Formats: sequence, C-alpha cells, structure tokens
Amino acid sequence: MQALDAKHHMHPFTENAALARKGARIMVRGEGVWLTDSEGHRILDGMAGLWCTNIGYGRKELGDVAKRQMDELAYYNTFFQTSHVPAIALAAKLAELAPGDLNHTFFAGSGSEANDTNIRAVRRYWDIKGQPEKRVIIARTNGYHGSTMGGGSLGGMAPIHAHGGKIDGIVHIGEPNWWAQGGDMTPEAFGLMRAQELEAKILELGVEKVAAFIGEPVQGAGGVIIPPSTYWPEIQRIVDKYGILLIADEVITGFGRTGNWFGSETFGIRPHIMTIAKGLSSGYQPIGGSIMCDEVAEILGSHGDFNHGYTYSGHPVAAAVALENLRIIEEEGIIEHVRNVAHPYLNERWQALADHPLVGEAKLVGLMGSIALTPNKATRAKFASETGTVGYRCRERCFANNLIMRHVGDRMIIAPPLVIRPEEIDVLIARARKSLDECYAGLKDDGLLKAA
Ligand code: PXG
Repeated sequence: MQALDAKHHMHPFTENAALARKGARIMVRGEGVWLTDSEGHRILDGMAGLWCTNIGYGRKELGDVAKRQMDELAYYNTFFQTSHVPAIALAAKLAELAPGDLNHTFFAGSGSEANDTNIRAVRRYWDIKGQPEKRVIIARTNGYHGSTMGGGSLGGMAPIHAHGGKIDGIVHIGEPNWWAQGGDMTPEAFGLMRAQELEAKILELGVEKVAAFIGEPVQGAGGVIIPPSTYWPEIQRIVDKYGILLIADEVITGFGRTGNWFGSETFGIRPHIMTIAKGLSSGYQPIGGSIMCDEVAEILGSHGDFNHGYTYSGHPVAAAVALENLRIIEEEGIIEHVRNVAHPYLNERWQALADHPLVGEAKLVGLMGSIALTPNKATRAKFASETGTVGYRCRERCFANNLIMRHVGDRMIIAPPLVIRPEEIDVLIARARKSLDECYAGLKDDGLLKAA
C-alpha cells in the first residue's frame, strides 16, 4: 500500500517525493479517540482527524443513516426550485442552534467552499445595497480559511499565497498572537492594539471600500492562538461602529470545540455570517456551509438570482449524516461533557505541562490547546534553529509514542475528539510528557537548545 500510495496518490500540503521515500503511515480503523494503523499500533488521536471527528470514530448510527438515505434518495440538487428533506431539516436545525438571527444556511461541500460563498455573498450584498465599491475583505495574517483560491486568499499564510497568488480585494492585519509578538506589552494591551489595526485599516482604505472582516474566534491551523480577552470585544465595537459585515469562521470552533455550540458564544461575538464544516458532520461526510443572518439572507434573496452554488450544496446523504451527528451531540450531552468534565480535567493537566523545561505557555479553551516550546521561558525566546525544527522533532516523538499531537512552527497543538474520557486524557498527557522529555534530551544532545 505504501508503494502504491507513493506511486499514485498526491497528498495535500506534502512534499510527495520526500513522503514517497519515507512511506505514509496508513490508518485502517477508528474507535472513539483511538486509531489503528496498518502495523497494529493503537494511536491516541489528539487532533480529532483534522479537527473534525468531534463525536469520535466508529459511531455506527451515522453509517446506518447514510445507507438509509442512499437507498431512499442518494442524490438530488437544491438548484432550480427543488429541495429535499435532509437539507431542509438540517437548515432548520442549524437555525435553532446558531445564535441570534443566524437563521439561513447556504450549503457547501467544505469549509473552503463555504468561505468562497462568503466572498461572493458579501460583495453581492453591498452591490444590492447600492454600494458596489464596498468589496474589500479584511482578514488576518496567519489566519486559515481554506485552500481554494478564495479561501487561501482570505487566509493570511504566505506559503499558500506563494503558490498561485491571491485574488484581489483581500487585505490582512496582524494576528492577536501575544506569545510570539507581544513584546513587553501585557496580553490585554496587545489584544487591544491588534484589534485596533482593524479600525486603522478601515480608515486607511476608506469605509466605503470595506465589505467585511473575517476571523476565526480562535486561530486553529495558525497554532491555536487564543486571543487576549480584550481582542474580540474591540473588534465587535469597530465592526458595529463602521457597519461592515462580520464573518466568524467557525469551521474548527463550531459544534462544541470551545465548550459552547459556537466559538462566537464563547467569545461574545455577534457575526452576520458563520462559516461551518468539520464538526458539522464530525467528518463522517464532507459538508460545510455559511449560516447567514436574516438581513443578509433577505437582501441576497430579493434581487434576482444569487449566481452561486455547488453540485453538492446540501447533499442529502451528507445532510442526513450531519443531522444525526447533531442529534448525538445534543442527546448525549457532549458539549456539557466538554464544559463540565473534559475541559476542566484536561486544563489542569495541560497547564501543568508549563513546568516542563521546554514549555513556555500552555493554553486550552474547551478542547483546543497549544503549548509554546521555547529555550527560555522568561524571555519567551525563539529557538536559534529554523522555526519549526524543534516542533517537528517534538511531533516525531509524539508519533513514535502513538500520540497524534501536531506542530505549527514551534507550537504543539491538540484538539482531541470531544468525547475523550478522563482516563484517556491521562494517556494523552503521559504520552505528551514522555515525548517532550525525549525531545528535550535530543535537543540537548544535538546542541539545539539555543535561543535566537
Ligand atoms: N476555515 C477554517 C477555520 C479551517 O480551519 C477551513 C476553513 C477550510 O475547510 P476545508 O473543509 O475546506 O478544509 C479550515 C480547514 C491544519 C489544517 O493543518 C486545518 C484545516 C484544513 C487542513 C489542515 O491544521 N482547516
């Protein structure tokens, strides 16, 4: 299988030639928070796949629902004035779950597609309102919004822009990453300063040019950057003051990840549009969407066709599976489990990792967490080695110890399935600590414990 994979399968965000020499790790089974690979290792998945298997692996109900739906109506579209039961029921359920007047969902097949919908939607919204020059979307460096040309352009990741460029009318302001960028400021002062970059950018461009601001409540792929408490209230104040649209990209933070249905609730954000995917179906089917508030949906729906849509918008099997996933989250009290059991239990142990010589800060919101690796905690120093060298070495130790914990640069990140139990958290922490110890010893041996 490894040879065939190397020969025929192109992996995302991967140097395929290098992977071909090494051989991919092949996953064959999943159960709860556990994966089994082709060599029989039992691996604790500290990343819920790619931040998506919120209810854990192996829930048979979802397969049963998928089979029933395929037997009954495997596919139909939602173009040309038709609809079907799963898409209707899911849209209605999302209106019930989403805060405020976020009552209308435009479905997509993924988070990237949903963000492409958002670009077209916010520009079309201002067109209809007679302000077609309001086209610019302000986003953030090191944000992640997908890898289609639209999603990748909204994202603030230079290596993605370097491959194929970016679409016009999207500009970036700084991220609220106090650990790496806050210098001598307090986190609160730094959070305020970063948020105020939005106001400065609006004034620089002219408010008549600005359509929307987009941000993840907590940057996920950027390294689980939990913003200082001052950040989102100030962003909300600025968005309200200038009357631009606010898009909360909830692809990772939605469906219980932060201890509420949506990260917007955890951080007190009132978006006009929320991007959703991943935990919507717990990854059992590819589905995403944009949940829009009453006013945006009404404007888009009242001036001729909105010229946008995907073959699989509201796919019946994906929608039916997503509904079953939401039923499980709700009826089994999975969000209450995050809030009352898993978060408090993990938080105590996660924060205790900060006593490790390699760990600066250790932070957790709900069940998404990060630790900053550093050669000097007091100064929050970076390593002298190229950024990511130490993180990669730590990730390799985690893999060797059958724990999936990722690295982003020299930060380690986790986002386990929301159903993780205390005894599984003990295993996660024990393996993380062992991996940190081994990484530390290796860095010492190789003379890499130096600050930049
Ligand atoms: N928005 C956010 C906030 C995301 O995290 C997307 C949009 C795009 O979703 P799709 O379904 O098109 O992938 C994401 C996806 C990583 C990683 O390395 C993160 C994502 C995807 C792939 C890798 O952490 N997030």
